[in-house]
Amino acid sequence: MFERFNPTLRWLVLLAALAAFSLIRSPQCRAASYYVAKTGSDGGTGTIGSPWLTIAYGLTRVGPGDTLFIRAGAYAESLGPNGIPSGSSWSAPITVTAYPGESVTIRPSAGGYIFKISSTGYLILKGLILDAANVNYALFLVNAAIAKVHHIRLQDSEVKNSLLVGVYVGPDSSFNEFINLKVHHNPVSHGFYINGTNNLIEHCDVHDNGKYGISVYNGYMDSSADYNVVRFNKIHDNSKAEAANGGLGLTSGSGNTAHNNLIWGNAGSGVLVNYRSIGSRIYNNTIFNNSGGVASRFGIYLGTEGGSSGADVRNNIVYQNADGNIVSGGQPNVILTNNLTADPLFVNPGAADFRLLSGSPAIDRGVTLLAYALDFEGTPRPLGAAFDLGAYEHPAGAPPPESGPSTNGESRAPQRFLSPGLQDGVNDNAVFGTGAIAVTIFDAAGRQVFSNSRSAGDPRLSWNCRDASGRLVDSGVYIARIRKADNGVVLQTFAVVK
Ligand SMILES: [Ca+2]
Repeated sequence: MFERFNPTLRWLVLLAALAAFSLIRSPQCRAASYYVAKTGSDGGTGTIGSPWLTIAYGLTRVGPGDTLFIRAGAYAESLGPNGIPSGSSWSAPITVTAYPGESVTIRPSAGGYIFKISSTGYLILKGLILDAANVNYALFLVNAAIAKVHHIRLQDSEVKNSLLVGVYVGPDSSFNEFINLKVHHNPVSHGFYINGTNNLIEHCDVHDNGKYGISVYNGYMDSSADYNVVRFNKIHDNSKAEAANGGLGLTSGSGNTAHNNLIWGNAGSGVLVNYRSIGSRIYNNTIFNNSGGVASRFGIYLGTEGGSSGADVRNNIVYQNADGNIVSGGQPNVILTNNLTADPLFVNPGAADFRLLSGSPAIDRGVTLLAYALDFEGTPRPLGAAFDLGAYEHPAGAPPPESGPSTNGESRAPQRFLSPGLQDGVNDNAVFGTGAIAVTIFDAAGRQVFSNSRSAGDPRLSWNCRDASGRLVDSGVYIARIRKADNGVVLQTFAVVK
């Protein structure tokens, strides 16, 4: 087809392609670093040798792809909503981070919040101590009238001492991520209060908050808090100020999911599923000794208020909760199987070690839930014959690792190190053995990045280090869960260097 174009048209097509390419590339290419320090000046240039003084000023000077490093110290600033910039995608976000190895505390002396963010997206806040001792909220995400707040990622940070809520996600604020946080000692209200949809809370330690550790609830009758995911968290010793709350509330939304969490020692209930909760999914959690307070101290409570229905509760350990382990108030259309309420033989529950001892009745008693196959520690399930119950998969019965080059009947790939960026034909792909019938790849944080399976007659399975959308993955460690023709499972670890 190209040869039929006249020369002028061909040049125009080429120029258009170049222009499109430069537009796509420009945000990533910028990727500048700027600095804020207590010794700085907002009249400076923002370099490491001439840092700015305030985070607020720094935020007005960065664009997509840029990183604003905050040097050590305590900053008495209340930030936003004006002057908080947006990135353009997760590939070109704006990153605000503590300088590596330095401790940065943001503690305003007054105001409503530490960060109030509206009409902003693709912003990463990282490595910060958000001390809200003098304000109502550490992080407050709420939509402006027209634009919406979305894709805010708070990670590797601490949130404490809020006068109301630690992390508040307003109605219709969506696709925000809260990763590896300590959210604690917010004494009056919730640690997290999630009013929006499609938000993620993972690898957080949520404890000693006044009401729920995590409350998924939208009180606005014209909208809901849907499809939020709460996974791999510790949620304990919450509901200090209002004993009828609990550890986790999944309420007023559809399809909210809690899986592979440890939930213990809260006053009130471990998990409360009620108040317009539709089809909540509760899988592979360990819910133990939620016994503080004076009443409503259930492991999991399935209520009927607001038309709640359809909770799906499987593969959980729910043990020694004061007023009952799994209690239904009559919620219709529930799925309630493969949960253990007898002694699961924890390693040391008094020290919050909820791994399983050999001989635990939780081992290999679960149903297969492939979409939720990583345990609390990131171990792909199943080890042994089947999924275990609770948040930890016990190594008993794990198949012995295969080693050496893959030959007929073996399943693993001979490659250990993958260097796809070079595209030199050497170690660009992991090529699995003829014994592999399905392969799922996880990153080190436990996120599934790739999955494929084959039927008889297909060539060998391989992985070209790309995710489901075809992008090369970042450098790092990846784990393959390989299913064999006999339905056994082996694991293999790859180091990817781009
Ligand atoms: Ca197992």
